[in-house]
Amino acid sequence: MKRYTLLLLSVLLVLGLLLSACAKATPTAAPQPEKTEQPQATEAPATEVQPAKEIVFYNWSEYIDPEIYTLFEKETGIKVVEDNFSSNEELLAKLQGGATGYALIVPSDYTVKIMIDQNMLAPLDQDKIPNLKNLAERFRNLYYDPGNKYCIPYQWGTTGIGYLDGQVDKPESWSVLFDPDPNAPYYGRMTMLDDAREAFAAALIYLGYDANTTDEKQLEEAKQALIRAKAALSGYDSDTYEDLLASGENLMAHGWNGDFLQAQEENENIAYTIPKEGGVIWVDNVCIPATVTPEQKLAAEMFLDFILRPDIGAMISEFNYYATPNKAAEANLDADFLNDPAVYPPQKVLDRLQFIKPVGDAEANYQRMWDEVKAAP
Ligand code: N2P
Repeated sequence: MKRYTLLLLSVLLVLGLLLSACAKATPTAAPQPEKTEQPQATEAPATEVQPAKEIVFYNWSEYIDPEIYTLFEKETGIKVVEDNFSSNEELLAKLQGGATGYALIVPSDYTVKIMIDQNMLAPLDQDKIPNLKNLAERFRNLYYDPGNKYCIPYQWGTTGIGYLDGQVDKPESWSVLFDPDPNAPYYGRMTMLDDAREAFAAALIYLGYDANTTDEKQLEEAKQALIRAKAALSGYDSDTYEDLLASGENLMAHGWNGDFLQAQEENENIAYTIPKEGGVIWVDNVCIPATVTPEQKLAAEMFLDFILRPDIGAMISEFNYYATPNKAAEANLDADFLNDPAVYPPQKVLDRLQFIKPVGDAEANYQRMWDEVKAAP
């Protein structure tokens, strides 16, 4: 009996020693001065996050003046590297496929909504972005991100038709694409955006339907219209179509207003119009993917604050010819730009524009039918 008690005591002793050794081995982040009377810190003191030295900006092509990166790096020491995508669907698929490393992305309105709903975005620390105050009031409570919790509106614009004035008549209707005249000079010298939702929106608007319909019969009709257009196209293109107009290789293109206005620098005969049936209006936004590290997030927020400055906001529009949601930047922009109806459409045109919206499960139908259009002879 006595022996058992002794054994039990020694077991307890060994256990006790082991436990106290473990407690001492618990790491504390900062070395503590050797003062035994001081209570042991149970948590590491919060070390301040330092911004990442380099971040990757996943953006549409030709959407930002590269000089802005130089200025930002001079001021902060942070290097911004750019990578490009051509459609919201490409951006979404890339991130859903597990791509990490992007600190900033530029989804359009409806894609912001999809990304927020799928927890793909990191909420902004607005204290780090004091220049948010420069944003025009009407861009602060958009349906897809009320209060700018996740994103900063970057630029906004419209989708219509660009053409070479003098070589083709002004396209009054989307019929130039969807019921093309084989004898017209532009036949075979046109492009459409390589973008499922934009392409369907154009066809649906031409047919007089809602750009976000989920009615399969209407979608089927739009698909047939897109297949008719295909015969008259030289290709689908979202990145170089404006250059192909500027060079005279093509005569007409479905595309975004600012891209055509940018290309006017090379060819002043480029014109832009929204056909009588209407077109698409959109707001692009800069957001931070949920997968960022705290260091990348801080650097990204510093960049967001930088581009919200009035002078930088103006540089963005001067480069890409898109309208700015940055109210304070307007003071630095030419009156000619601010009064250009191709950039800031008058109310009667705005009334004919539709936003692309998330369509839930019907998204898959759009995608399938777009694949069928692409596969059609
Ligand atoms: C810039 C493309 C504009 C983005 N080249 C359209 N959402």
